[in-house]
Amino acid sequence: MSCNIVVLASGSGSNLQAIMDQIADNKISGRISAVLCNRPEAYALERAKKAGIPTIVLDHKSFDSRPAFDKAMIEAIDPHKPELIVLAGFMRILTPEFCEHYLGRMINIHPALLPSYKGLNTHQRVLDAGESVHGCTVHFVTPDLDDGPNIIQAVVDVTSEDNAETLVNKVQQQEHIIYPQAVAWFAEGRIKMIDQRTTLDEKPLGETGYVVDSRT
Ligand code: NHR
Ligand code: GAR
Repeated sequence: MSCNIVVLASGSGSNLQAIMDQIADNKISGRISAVLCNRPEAYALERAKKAGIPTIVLDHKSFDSRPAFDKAMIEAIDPHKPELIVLAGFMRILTPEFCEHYLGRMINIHPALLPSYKGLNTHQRVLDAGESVHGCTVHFVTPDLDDGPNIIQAVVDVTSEDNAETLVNKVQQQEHIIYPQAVAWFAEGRIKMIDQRTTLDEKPLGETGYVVDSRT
C-alpha cells in the first residue's frame, strides 16, 4: 500500500527533497502526486519538476482573502485524492476551514521544540533567550497555529559559538532526518491523531512526541 501525498512549500524545498529521496530509496511507502507552491519563484518547484512530479502554483497575492486562497488550494489539491498533506516550509497561515478539511492527515515541520517558540524567527529568538537547547518538531496541523499534537522532535545543542546561521544548518540537518521518518510512519499507518494526541503503534506519545536526541 502506497500513501498518496501532496506537499505544500514556499521556499527552497530541502525538506521536500529529503522526502523525495527517501521515497526513491523505498524508505517511505508513498508517492507525491503534486507539489503546490504559493510563490512562483520557489526552488521547491524546480526540485519537483526534476523528479517528474506535477506542480501547482497558486500565488496568494492574487486572491482577495485568506478564505478565497485556501478554497482555491482545496480545489487544486482534492482531485489528487491525498491521504497526507505535508507542509514543507509552507509560510501561509491556514484558515480553520482548511485545517478541518485535512484534520488528522496534515503535518508540518516547525524549527523549534514545540510548544516552545511558536511562530516565526525562532532561531534568533532562541539565541536572544540564551537557551542551551533548540531543535525542530513534526506535528499534526490544527487550526491553532503551531499547536497540534507533536509527532517527532529532534534536539540540538546551542553553544556560545552559534549564530542564527549555524542554528539553521544544525536544525535543518535534523529536519531532513525526522521529517521523512514521520512521513514513513504515517504512510505505514503507525501514527494517528486521536483526541488531540499522537499515537505511535496505538500507544499515546507524550507532549514532546517521539524524541531524537542528537547531542553527544
Ligand atoms: N496554519 C494553521 N492554521 N495551523 C498551523 O499549525 C500552521 C498553519 C500554517 C502554517 C507552519 C508554521 C511554522 O512551522 C504552519 C502551521 C507561517 C506563519 C506566518 O506567520 C506562522 C507559522 C507557520 C508558517 N505566516 C505569515 C502569514 O501572514 C506570512 C509570513 C511570510 O510570508 O513570510 O501567513 O512556523
Ligand atoms: C525549514 O527549516 C522549516 O522548519 C521552516 O522553513 C524551512 C523550510 O526549508 N519552516 C518554517 O519556518 C515555517 N514557518 P525548506 O524549504 O528547504 O524545506
